[in-house]
Amino acid sequence: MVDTYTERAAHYTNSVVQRLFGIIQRKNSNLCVAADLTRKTALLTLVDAVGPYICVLKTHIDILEDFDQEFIRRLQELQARHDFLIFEDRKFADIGNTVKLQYTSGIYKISSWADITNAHPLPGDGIVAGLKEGGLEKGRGLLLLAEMSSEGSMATGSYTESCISMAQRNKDFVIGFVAGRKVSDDDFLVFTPGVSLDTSRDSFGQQYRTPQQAIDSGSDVIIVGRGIYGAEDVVVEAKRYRDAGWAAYLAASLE
Ligand code: S5P
Repeated sequence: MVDTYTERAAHYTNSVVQRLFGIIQRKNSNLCVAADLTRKTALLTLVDAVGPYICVLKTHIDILEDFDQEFIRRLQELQARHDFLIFEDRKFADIGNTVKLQYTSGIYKISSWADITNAHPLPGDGIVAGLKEGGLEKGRGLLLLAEMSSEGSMATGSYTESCISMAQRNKDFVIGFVAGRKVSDDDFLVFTPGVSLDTSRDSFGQQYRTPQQAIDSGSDVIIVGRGIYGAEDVVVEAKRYRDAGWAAYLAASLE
């Protein structure tokens, strides 16, 4: 039997995690949509359609061809209307000073609107220190990439173990991992990409498992991209993935 989201919430102090567990319970959803679209109108239309069924919206802000600050304002309106967290999948990977600037400055000013972002542990603890300076006071949270879903990923074995240690040393800001399974016994969240109900891989080595397989492996939030935004009816698919993820969670919490 796995702990329920409500039981888990009691173990965390980070405000982002508290907000996330609240949303998951209110919406009966552990679904994060990866909205990998390149035009802001299409992206906002998608978010408005799937918003009721998701707990987290994941963005790749640097793939937008027509980004402007107005886009952020409209995204925040949709966030208020539909009640979800925003996760900018920036995958920071540089020294602390540089990532702090990339996080807080430039065109995107990620730390001003993204509740969650993520980083590779590759550079060492300085990357967390730099991002923490940009995000902790704003109430943000960080996920570390402990594993990757792509074939041939080098984030395995001792690399993954070092990533877990890094998270343990930075529990005030690191809220969990991007990983395919529960990689640590500690109270860290696990966000799992590479989830599809219909496909097992793409032509670039992406590897998919079902929502049930991800949840049974210890995932807390399933990330679905093309399975939803690539569908003819995104609402039908968002509901289908929301229901599959929630049914798998309910079954796991009763086992
Ligand atoms: O290991 C990873 C980590 C991430 S965050 N593998 C991934 O696929 N991702 C992201 O999840 C990726 O950048 C994309 O936005 C999403 C998966 O999209 P899909 O279309 O393959 O479901």
